[in-house]
Amino acid sequence: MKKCLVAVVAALCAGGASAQEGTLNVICSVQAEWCNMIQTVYARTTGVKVNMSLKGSGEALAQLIAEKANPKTDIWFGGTGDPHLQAAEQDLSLEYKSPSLPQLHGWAQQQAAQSKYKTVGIYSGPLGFGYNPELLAKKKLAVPKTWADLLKPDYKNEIQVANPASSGTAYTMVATLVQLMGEDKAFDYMKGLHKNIQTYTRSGTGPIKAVARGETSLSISFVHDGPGEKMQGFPVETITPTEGTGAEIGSMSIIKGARNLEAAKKFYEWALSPAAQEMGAAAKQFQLPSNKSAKVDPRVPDFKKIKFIDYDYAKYGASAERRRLIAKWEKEVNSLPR
Ligand code: S7P
Repeated sequence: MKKCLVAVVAALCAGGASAQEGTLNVICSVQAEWCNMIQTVYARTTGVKVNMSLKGSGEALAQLIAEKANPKTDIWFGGTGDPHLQAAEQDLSLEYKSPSLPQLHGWAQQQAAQSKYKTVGIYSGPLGFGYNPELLAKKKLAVPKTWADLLKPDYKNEIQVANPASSGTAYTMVATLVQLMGEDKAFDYMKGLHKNIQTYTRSGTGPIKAVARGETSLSISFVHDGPGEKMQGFPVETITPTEGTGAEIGSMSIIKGARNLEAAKKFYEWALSPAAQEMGAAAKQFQLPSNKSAKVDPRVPDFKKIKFIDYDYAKYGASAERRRLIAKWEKEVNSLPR
């Protein structure tokens, strides 16, 4: 981490970061190592004091709703795209059309356009399964290759996934299944899956960490969260289901009523630059960066090898649809005995 930090600070300084001062209040919804790196590097290269609060996407949205009358946050960095779209719809975020937009991949620009420029894509990552090969071998269980495989009775109590009411990752799973199977079949599927669930965690990154640490054999997770655990020496692998899967568009939004608006805009521009986006991999996080010129680490999942559904981000990012699907999941799935 120290070595990476020195390299990243040097690269950013060489890029001509100008001296500026002030304070910036950031909610950061990627994992701690990346958030901490951003906080340190941005403060060192600009002189801005960065107050950083780490929250998963679902929790971040809840905080912004609670703060609406008196916002304490200037910018929300990272987290699944759906809650950013809901923040836009609920007038919690500010319209800002970055001059850097043409440098971004189409999916990131589309995220901006469909929110009327109140959010923007900063990375993307596919949903799939995490597994602990040692634990599976010990229990003589096969690696699941399909969504259908996860329903096998062999996997009873072996799977962790987050709760969609608190986690953007788990909501991405619900929306993916609904789009892949149709709503009725997807809910039947989730009722079947429920029988095999060991725990519904609060945060979306919890399940793959539990897999890595041998607390459970399988997780439904973003597959870009696997290599970072593996680099720490844990036995964890990932796979994407052959029927098809969804992907998140990790996003960034400036908060309406931000007390440090100019500082927020400068940070936003910095966060869209290739050098800043390459910090994700330096912090052992392997989402695909949205800036087309950012270097792509070889551990980033190869999107060309994954079968994706045509995810309707506008429909499933709408507050009413999210509320409806989560309420239905609570009533029809989570209330069932296991
Ligand atoms: O690696 C971080 C990541 O998987 O976590 C983000 C997000 O905070 C997950 O939030 P939930 O706890 O609400 O699921 C993802 O955007 C990101 O890729």
